[in-house]
Order: sequence, then structure tokens, then C-alpha cells
Amino acid sequence: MVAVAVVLLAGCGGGGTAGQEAAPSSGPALGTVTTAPDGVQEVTLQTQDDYVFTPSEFTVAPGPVRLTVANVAEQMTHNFRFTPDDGPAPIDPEIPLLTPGETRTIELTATTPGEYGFECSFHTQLQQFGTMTVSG
Ligand SMILES: [Cu+2]
Repeated sequence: MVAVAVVLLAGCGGGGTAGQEAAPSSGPALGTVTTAPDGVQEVTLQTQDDYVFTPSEFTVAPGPVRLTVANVAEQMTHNFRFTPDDGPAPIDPEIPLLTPGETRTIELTATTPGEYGFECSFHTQLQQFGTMTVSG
């Protein structure tokens, strides 16, 4: 008996390189501070099911700030507030409740330079903290 093996080699790909199309930009990266047409600084943070703010640190100049927090979690409800008695000056605006999939925006005015801690008050025991720095 003679076994005849016929092996067909599939053509290997024709030499095309994987295309890397630039993804359409849907706005600045998380934590990147931009200035809106009305002169207000804008920055977006994200939180998710892992009890982390992404990013947990950002820096603004003194002046008005429009801060957006997006909760992309599937399960966890979070919130956002500046940690009471932490920074050089109180910042009152907060997001009391941010349910899964919800995005909210607050406006605040950064005045005194320094570091302002913020937190999700539900999850401080899980270290859900961050810091906003107001540059001098
Ligand atoms: Cu939280």
C-alpha cells in the first residue's frame, strides 16, 4: 500500500499588514484638562466596578472647572465629593449619587493652589480616593 499525502498549504496572507486606522476621537483622554469655548476648564474622570477613579490625579489652573464623572460600572453605584476638611479650601459641589452607567457633571471654582483630595464616600474603606491639584 502506498499512502499519498496531499497537503494543501493555505495561502499565507498575501502580505497585507494589519491596518491601524486611527480611532475617531470622541474627545480628550480621561483626565486631560481642556478649555471649553466658554473658557471653563473641562476634565472627565471615570469610575467602574473596581473602586478606582481613572485617573485618580489631575491638575487644573485656578479658575472655573467643569468636572464630569462617568460611572461605567455594571454593578457599582459610586459618588464623588471633595473630601471634607482635606484641601486648602472647601469645594462644595459634589455628585451625591452616580448609578451604573450614569454620567454627571458638576461645576466648581478652583481658587487656592494646593492639593484637594476627593473620594467616593461609599468606598473610602476600599481606598476610592483621588487628588485634584490646583496649580499655583
Ligand atoms: Cu465608589
